[in-house]
Amino acid sequence: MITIALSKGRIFDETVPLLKAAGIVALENPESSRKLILATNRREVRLIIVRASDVPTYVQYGGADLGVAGKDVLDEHGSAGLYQPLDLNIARCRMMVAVRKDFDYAGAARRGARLKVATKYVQTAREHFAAKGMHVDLIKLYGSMELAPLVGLADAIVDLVSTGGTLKANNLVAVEEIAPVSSRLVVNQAALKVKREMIQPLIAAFARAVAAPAG
Ligand code: PRT
Ligand code: MG
Repeated sequence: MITIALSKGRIFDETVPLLKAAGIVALENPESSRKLILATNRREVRLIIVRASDVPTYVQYGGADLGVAGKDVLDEHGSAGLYQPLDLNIARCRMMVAVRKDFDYAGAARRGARLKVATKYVQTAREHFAAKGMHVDLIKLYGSMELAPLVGLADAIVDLVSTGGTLKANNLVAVEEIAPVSSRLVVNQAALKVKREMIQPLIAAFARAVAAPAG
Protein backbone atom coordinates (compact mmCIF):
# COMPACT_ATOMS: atom_id res chain seq x y z
CA MET A 1 0.00 0.00 0.00
CA ILE A 2 1.19 3.53 -0.66
CA THR A 3 -0.36 6.55 1.01
CA ILE A 4 -0.35 10.03 -0.52
CA ALA A 5 -1.05 13.08 1.69
CA LEU A 6 -2.90 16.01 0.11
CA SER A 7 -4.71 19.07 1.40
CA LYS A 8 -8.21 20.01 0.27
CA GLY A 9 -8.72 22.93 -2.05
CA ARG A 10 -6.21 24.18 -4.59
CA ILE A 11 -3.56 21.51 -3.94
CA PHE A 12 -6.03 18.65 -4.27
CA ASP A 13 -7.64 20.22 -7.35
CA GLU A 14 -4.33 20.78 -9.10
CA THR A 15 -2.93 17.37 -8.14
CA VAL A 16 -5.91 15.48 -9.61
CA PRO A 17 -4.65 15.82 -13.23
CA LEU A 18 -1.17 14.68 -12.20
CA LEU A 19 -2.60 11.65 -10.40
CA LYS A 20 -4.72 10.91 -13.45
CA ALA A 21 -1.62 10.97 -15.65
CA ALA A 22 -0.15 8.37 -13.28
CA GLY A 23 -3.31 6.24 -13.64
CA ILE A 24 -4.70 7.14 -10.20
CA VAL A 25 -8.27 8.38 -9.71
CA ALA A 26 -9.81 9.12 -6.30
CA LEU A 27 -13.12 7.33 -5.75
CA GLU A 28 -14.47 10.23 -3.68
CA ASN A 29 -14.23 14.01 -3.67
CA PRO A 30 -12.84 15.47 -0.40
CA GLU A 31 -15.03 18.58 -0.80
CA SER A 32 -18.21 16.52 -0.49
CA SER A 33 -17.01 13.55 1.55
CA ARG A 34 -16.13 13.74 5.22
CA LYS A 35 -13.77 10.82 4.90
CA LEU A 36 -10.11 11.51 5.63
CA ILE A 37 -8.89 8.41 3.83
CA LEU A 38 -9.93 8.17 0.20
CA ALA A 39 -9.68 4.98 -1.80
CA THR A 40 -8.56 5.18 -5.41
CA ASN A 41 -9.13 3.06 -8.51
CA ARG A 42 -5.86 1.35 -7.60
CA ARG A 43 -6.21 -1.03 -4.69
CA GLU A 44 -2.62 -0.35 -3.57
CA VAL A 45 -2.91 3.47 -3.53
CA ARG A 46 -4.86 5.61 -1.05
CA LEU A 47 -5.07 9.34 -0.41
CA ILE A 48 -5.24 11.01 2.98
CA ILE A 49 -6.62 14.52 3.46
CA VAL A 50 -4.72 16.71 5.94
CA ARG A 51 -4.15 20.42 6.61
CA ALA A 52 -1.72 21.95 4.10
CA SER A 53 0.80 22.71 6.85
CA ASP A 54 0.57 19.14 8.21
CA VAL A 55 1.59 17.42 4.95
CA PRO A 56 5.38 17.51 5.68
CA THR A 57 4.80 16.12 9.19
CA TYR A 58 2.78 13.14 7.91
CA VAL A 59 5.39 12.36 5.27
CA GLN A 60 8.40 12.91 7.56
CA TYR A 61 7.12 10.41 10.15
CA GLY A 62 5.80 7.90 7.61
CA GLY A 63 2.07 8.51 8.16
CA ALA A 64 2.15 9.00 4.40
CA ASP A 65 4.73 7.81 1.88
CA LEU A 66 4.33 10.82 -0.38
CA GLY A 67 2.68 14.20 -0.25
CA VAL A 68 2.22 17.49 -2.03
CA ALA A 69 3.17 20.65 -0.15
CA GLY A 70 3.82 24.30 -0.97
CA LYS A 71 7.38 25.59 -0.86
CA ASP A 72 6.10 28.07 1.76
CA VAL A 73 5.07 25.22 4.02
CA LEU A 74 8.27 23.24 3.40
CA ASP A 75 10.50 26.23 4.15
CA GLU A 76 8.76 26.73 7.49
CA HIS A 77 8.75 23.05 8.37
CA GLY A 78 12.32 22.20 7.37
CA SER A 79 13.31 19.32 5.14
CA ALA A 80 14.51 16.69 7.64
CA GLY A 81 13.59 13.17 6.48
CA LEU A 82 11.98 14.47 3.31
CA TYR A 83 13.12 13.77 -0.23
CA GLN A 84 11.92 16.47 -2.66
CA PRO A 85 12.32 15.01 -6.13
CA LEU A 86 9.98 17.26 -8.08
CA ASP A 87 8.65 20.80 -8.42
CA LEU A 88 5.08 20.14 -9.57
CA ASN A 89 4.66 23.75 -10.68
CA ILE A 90 1.11 23.90 -9.26
CA ALA A 91 -0.64 26.19 -6.74
CA ARG A 92 1.74 28.93 -7.79
CA CYS A 93 1.95 32.25 -6.02
CA ARG A 94 4.56 34.59 -4.56
CA MET A 95 5.76 35.22 -1.01
CA MET A 96 5.61 38.99 -0.62
CA VAL A 97 6.08 41.81 1.84
CA ALA A 98 3.02 44.09 1.84
CA VAL A 99 2.11 47.31 3.63
CA ARG A 100 -0.72 49.85 3.78
CA LYS A 101 -0.86 52.03 0.70
CA ASP A 102 0.07 55.08 2.77
CA PHE A 103 3.09 53.46 4.47
CA ASP A 104 6.54 54.44 3.19
CA TYR A 105 8.31 51.08 3.30
CA ALA A 106 11.36 52.15 1.29
CA GLY A 107 11.79 55.18 3.54
CA ALA A 108 11.46 53.13 6.72
CA ALA A 109 14.01 50.63 5.39
CA ARG A 110 16.41 53.43 4.46
CA ARG A 111 16.12 55.05 7.90
CA GLY A 112 16.78 51.69 9.56
CA ALA A 113 13.43 51.86 11.35
CA ARG A 114 12.43 48.84 13.41
CA LEU A 115 9.35 47.35 11.74
CA LYS A 116 6.59 45.23 13.21
CA VAL A 117 5.86 42.40 10.78
CA ALA A 118 2.88 40.08 11.14
CA THR A 119 3.03 36.69 9.45
CA LYS A 120 2.27 32.99 9.51
CA TYR A 121 5.72 32.47 7.92
CA VAL A 122 7.98 33.45 10.80
CA GLN A 123 11.00 31.46 9.64
CA THR A 124 10.85 32.77 6.08
CA ALA A 125 10.33 36.35 7.27
CA ARG A 126 13.18 36.14 9.80
CA GLU A 127 15.62 34.96 7.13
CA HIS A 128 14.47 37.52 4.59
CA PHE A 129 14.85 40.56 6.85
CA ALA A 130 18.09 39.29 8.38
CA ALA A 131 19.58 38.96 4.88
CA LYS A 132 18.55 42.58 4.20
CA GLY A 133 20.00 43.72 7.52
CA MET A 134 16.59 45.03 8.62
CA HIS A 135 15.49 44.91 12.25
CA VAL A 136 11.99 43.54 12.68
CA ASP A 137 9.72 42.39 15.46
CA LEU A 138 7.85 39.35 14.17
CA ILE A 139 4.26 38.78 15.23
CA LYS A 140 3.00 35.25 14.62
CA LEU A 141 -0.50 34.96 13.16
CA TYR A 142 -2.35 31.91 11.86
CA GLY A 143 -4.37 33.62 9.13
CA SER A 144 -5.93 36.84 7.82
CA MET A 145 -2.56 38.60 7.96
CA GLU A 146 -4.01 41.34 5.72
CA LEU A 147 -5.92 42.70 8.70
CA ALA A 148 -2.86 43.39 10.87
CA PRO A 149 -1.63 46.64 9.21
CA LEU A 150 -5.21 47.97 9.02
CA VAL A 151 -5.69 47.93 12.80
CA GLY A 152 -2.16 48.95 13.76
CA LEU A 153 -1.02 45.50 14.87
CA ALA A 154 1.86 45.62 12.37
CA ASP A 155 3.58 47.89 9.85
CA ALA A 156 3.98 45.14 7.29
CA ILE A 157 2.95 41.57 6.57
CA VAL A 158 4.65 38.65 4.89
CA ASP A 159 2.07 36.59 3.01
CA LEU A 160 1.32 34.74 -0.18
CA VAL A 161 -0.13 36.66 -3.10
CA SER A 162 -1.61 35.13 -6.22
CA THR A 163 -4.09 37.43 -7.97
CA GLY A 164 -3.40 40.39 -5.66
CA GLY A 165 -7.16 40.73 -5.11
CA THR A 166 -6.98 40.32 -1.33
CA LEU A 167 -4.30 43.01 -0.95
CA LYS A 168 -6.23 45.38 -3.17
CA ALA A 169 -9.52 44.84 -1.33
CA ASN A 170 -7.77 45.79 1.90
CA ASN A 171 -5.84 48.84 0.67
CA LEU A 172 -2.50 47.09 0.88
CA VAL A 173 0.34 47.03 -1.65
CA ALA A 174 3.09 44.50 -2.22
CA VAL A 175 6.46 46.19 -1.83
CA GLU A 176 8.90 43.31 -2.10
CA GLU A 177 8.98 39.78 -3.46
CA ILE A 178 10.65 37.25 -1.17
CA ALA A 179 10.33 34.19 -3.40
CA PRO A 180 8.16 32.51 -6.01
CA VAL A 181 6.18 29.61 -4.52
CA SER A 182 4.90 26.40 -6.05
CA SER A 183 4.06 22.97 -4.68
CA ARG A 184 6.56 20.13 -4.44
CA LEU A 185 6.27 16.39 -4.31
CA VAL A 186 7.73 15.16 -1.03
CA VAL A 187 8.64 11.56 -0.31
CA ASN A 188 9.48 9.77 2.92
CA GLN A 189 13.11 8.70 2.57
CA ALA A 190 12.66 5.29 4.20
CA ALA A 191 9.56 4.56 2.09
CA LEU A 192 11.50 5.43 -1.04
CA LYS A 193 13.94 2.64 -0.24
CA VAL A 194 11.47 0.02 0.98
CA LYS A 195 8.72 0.66 -1.60
CA ARG A 196 10.95 1.80 -4.43
CA GLU A 197 9.27 -0.36 -7.11
CA MET A 198 5.91 1.33 -6.38
CA ILE A 199 7.10 4.87 -5.71
CA GLN A 200 9.68 5.35 -8.47
CA PRO A 201 7.19 4.83 -11.36
CA LEU A 202 4.83 7.26 -9.66
CA ILE A 203 7.52 9.94 -9.47
CA ALA A 204 8.37 9.28 -13.12
CA ALA A 205 4.72 9.60 -14.20
CA PHE A 206 4.35 12.85 -12.25
CA ALA A 207 7.55 14.18 -13.85
CA ARG A 208 6.22 13.39 -17.34
CA ALA A 209 2.87 15.04 -16.56
CA VAL A 210 4.62 18.18 -15.25
CA ALA A 211 6.83 18.40 -18.34
CA ALA A 212 3.91 17.95 -20.75
CA PRO A 213 0.65 19.07 -19.10
CA ALA A 214 -2.50 17.65 -20.69
CA GLY A 215 -4.79 20.05 -22.55
O1 PRT B 1 -6.44 26.97 4.71
P1 PRT B 1 -5.57 26.28 5.73
O2 PRT B 1 -5.32 27.08 6.95
O3 PRT B 1 -5.96 24.85 5.99
O4 PRT B 1 -4.12 26.11 5.11
P2 PRT B 1 -3.52 26.92 3.92
O5 PRT B 1 -4.11 28.27 3.80
O6 PRT B 1 -2.03 26.82 4.05
O7 PRT B 1 -4.00 25.98 2.72
P3 PRT B 1 -4.49 26.38 1.28
O8 PRT B 1 -5.14 25.15 0.73
O9 PRT B 1 -5.24 27.67 1.30
O10 PRT B 1 -3.10 26.63 0.53
C1 PRT B 1 -2.29 25.56 0.21
C2 PRT B 1 -1.08 26.06 -0.56
O11 PRT B 1 -1.49 26.73 -1.74
C3 PRT B 1 -0.20 27.07 0.16
O12 PRT B 1 0.66 26.44 1.08
C4 PRT B 1 0.51 27.74 -1.01
O13 PRT B 1 1.69 27.00 -1.33
C5 PRT B 1 -0.48 27.61 -2.16
N1 PRT B 1 -1.12 28.89 -2.55
C6 PRT B 1 -1.15 29.38 -3.81
C7 PRT B 1 -1.76 29.78 -1.75
C8 PRT B 1 -2.16 30.84 -2.57
N2 PRT B 1 -1.78 30.56 -3.84
C9 PRT B 1 -2.89 31.96 -1.99
N3 PRT B 1 -3.24 32.91 -2.70
N4 PRT B 1 -2.04 29.77 -0.43
C10 PRT B 1 -2.71 30.80 0.10
N5 PRT B 1 -3.15 31.90 -0.62
C11 PRT B 1 -3.89 32.96 0.15
C12 PRT B 1 -2.95 34.03 0.70
O14 PRT B 1 -2.44 33.64 1.95
C13 PRT B 1 -3.85 35.26 0.80
O15 PRT B 1 -4.59 35.28 1.99
O16 PRT B 1 -4.80 33.65 -0.69
C14 PRT B 1 -4.82 35.05 -0.35
C15 PRT B 1 -4.29 35.89 -1.48
O17 PRT B 1 -4.82 35.50 -2.70
P4 PRT B 1 -5.03 36.58 -3.86
O18 PRT B 1 -5.45 35.77 -5.04
O19 PRT B 1 -6.11 37.50 -3.37
O20 PRT B 1 -3.73 37.29 -4.08
MG1 MG C 1 -6.09 28.79 3.18
